Amino acid sequence: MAELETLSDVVSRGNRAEAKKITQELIDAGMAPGEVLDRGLIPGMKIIGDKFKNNQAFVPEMLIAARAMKEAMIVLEPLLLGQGITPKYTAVIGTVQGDLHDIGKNLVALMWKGANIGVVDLGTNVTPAKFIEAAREHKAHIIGMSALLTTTMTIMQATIQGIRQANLPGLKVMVGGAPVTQEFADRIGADGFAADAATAVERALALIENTPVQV
Ligand code: B1M
Repeated sequence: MAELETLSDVVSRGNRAEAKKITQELIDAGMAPGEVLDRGLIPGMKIIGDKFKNNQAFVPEMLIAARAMKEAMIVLEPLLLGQGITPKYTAVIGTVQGDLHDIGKNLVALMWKGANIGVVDLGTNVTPAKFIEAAREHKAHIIGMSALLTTTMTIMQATIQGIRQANLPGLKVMVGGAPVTQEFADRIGADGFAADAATAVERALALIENTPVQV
């Protein structure tokens, strides 16, 4: 659809006003919020990422594209969220230490909230100790870690080792982010992996519901 391509284009160029306007127009025209996200906004971030890789764009351009995506998410967020029922489970989520990318992590947090999972979002650059402390404090059922850099993926392993030593029985760990794979997740001892935010909901619920947490 032409409008979705236009949306990807304006996001990649960092045009916040147009990104928000077209998102609203697509919703008003009856398009599902998930479709606007998956086929309009996320491809826009891929365009700017590919340009960066080819030295056709630089960090400031990536930053303004990210702001345009966030602006458009103002329209989608309430539509993707649930109807305010008390959450049955609690998740702690964050982007790992050394990593400042938060768009994918925010999407996973949003989809989890939409699936009635209470989310404690620790933000970006989260140390292993902070993940563990928050999981204990909030009696979390699951920790979600996001990493976008090949250099920060390795922090996930250190965090998992810390979690396993912290005696938090039943606590599940899910990892994700563009460079993360199922094979990597298995290698570092994560309980689950999801390639996208929608799958992260299914996987998290399956993990949590199969093993009740003991706190
Ligand atoms: Co950066 N960056 N960046 N960047 N950036 C990438 C990741 C990069 C691939 C670009 C490229 O080279 N093509 C590259 C990494 C290369 C590598 O490691 N191999 C890169 C680089 C190099 C860098 C810097 C080092 C650049 C520099 O300074 N020289 C620097 C690092 C800063 C740091 O973190 N310490 C940097 C900085 C930035 C900005 C700050 C400018 C900005 C981030 C703004 C922000 O997030 N607030 C930025 C951006 C925007 C990108 C790209 C263009 C877009 C990322 C994004 O938001 N994607 C990115 C290129 C790309 O990805 N194609 C790039 C959209 C988002 C919806 O997808 O995050 O993958 P994603 O999330 C998906 C799934 O992965 C999954 O679900 C989400 C939705 O489907 N998922 C999970 C994510 N987390 C999950 C957790 C789960 C489950 C699923 O369970 C818990």
